[in-house]
Amino acid sequence: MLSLNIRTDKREFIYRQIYNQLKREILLHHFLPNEQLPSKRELSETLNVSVNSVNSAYQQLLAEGYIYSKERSGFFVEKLDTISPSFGTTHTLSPELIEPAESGGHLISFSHMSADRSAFPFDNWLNCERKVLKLKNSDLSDDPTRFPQGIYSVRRTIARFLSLTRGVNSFPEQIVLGSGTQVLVQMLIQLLPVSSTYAMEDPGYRRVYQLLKNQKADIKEIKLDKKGISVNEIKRINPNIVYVTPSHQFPTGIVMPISRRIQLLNWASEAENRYIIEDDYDSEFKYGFDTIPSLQGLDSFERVIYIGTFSKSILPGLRISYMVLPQHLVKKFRERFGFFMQTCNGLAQLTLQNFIDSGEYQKHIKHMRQIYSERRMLLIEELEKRFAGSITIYGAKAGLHFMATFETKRSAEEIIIRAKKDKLELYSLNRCYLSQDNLFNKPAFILGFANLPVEKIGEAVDRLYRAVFQ
Ligand code: 76U
Repeated sequence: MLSLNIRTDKREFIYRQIYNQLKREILLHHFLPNEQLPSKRELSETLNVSVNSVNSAYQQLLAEGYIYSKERSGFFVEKLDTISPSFGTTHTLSPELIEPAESGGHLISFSHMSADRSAFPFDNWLNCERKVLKLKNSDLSDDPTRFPQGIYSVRRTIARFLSLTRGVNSFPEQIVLGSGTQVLVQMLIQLLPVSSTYAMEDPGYRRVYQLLKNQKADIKEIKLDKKGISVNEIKRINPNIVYVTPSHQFPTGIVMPISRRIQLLNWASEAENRYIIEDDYDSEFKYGFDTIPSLQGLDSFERVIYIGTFSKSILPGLRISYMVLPQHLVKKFRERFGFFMQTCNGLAQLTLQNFIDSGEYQKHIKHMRQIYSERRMLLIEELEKRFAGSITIYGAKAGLHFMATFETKRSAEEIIIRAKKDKLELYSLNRCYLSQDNLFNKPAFILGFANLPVEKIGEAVDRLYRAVFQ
């Protein structure tokens, strides 16, 4: 007689208990293949439960294929292969997969990877979102396969504001939205000539470098000089695609002057298969000088792919970035990625559109420019005072970080370990070197100030000093 342990005091439904126990018995091969199960009535009497409960359990087992039924004969156990021997053991996570708990212990941060959320106008953002929801915009419910490049009206807004603020020439048709620069680059490389040779600034944006490496792209590292990526080096190494951050070189902070921009564009126009990928990740933030128009705006040969993001100007967690493709690459995109569904959340796209169209975005940028500019100035003042002659600061008055080197015998790694102990989050330039022949023979750091409130600057600099010298 089949004996199951059914408890009426348990929160689990009776039928679930029957189902679970029978399933386990079947998987453990405690039944013979094709063995007949007790009839519903029989089992209900044995277990002292309703026929309905037994019926529901049998129906579920039937639906999942553990048992089969024969008309007027009853229910039989399906013949199943033996499942792996670990069945029935508890489900444990392999120790090397356990993710470290969020430290949260960094009371002070020099991270360059965030934006200041304390000054973000969340209420205004929420109002924009509310407006979008109230209008029950049809783009939210429409078939998302209709817009692989992103919602059209959102792209129209972005095209308009890029033209105004960055001198980027584009039709909405040329814009592709994506949930991050890496997502966009991953698509882009499939549109560019196969067997291309890529070149990147060194030090530079490793996350894209690694991506290209993973894709087995042929990739070369190019040194920088005072004006940014060296065009002489480009000519010597002879890549056909160059990835640059001209507006605020990452991480050194060099702003590429117009002379170098023209050289770079001329280089690109000299052969059919040459392209420049312009990563304009934080160009909204220039302090004391106007933003230099983009390379894309100067390009009349359709050689520049412009990439931008709202990660620095709004919040990194928004995950909305975009690229502006030359028209011949839009055609390719549609052939290649017409099937691909947009990766940016539709509600976030429409909220962003509203945020820009209502003027809130420009207001926010203006406000943040003031905050960041002051913070940057105070931080540099404090660093120069504290470190006297033993610090060199690099980078234009721009962005949300600058670079600093220190005269010390300590290595960058050592300094970071000490900083961590002192609850100071700090990133060295080592994360940005692509090749081994380093530009700086001293420890160099990326000092981000987006998450460093003015009142904590003094303490941050003290902790940094201790990590470097004491
Ligand atoms: C982004 C550069 C050079 C783009 C960046 C960043 O995906 O659009 C830096 C590090 O938010 P996304 O990427 C923006 N181009 O530096 C932003 N920086 C990264 C995220 F904070 C990390 O790993 O050192």
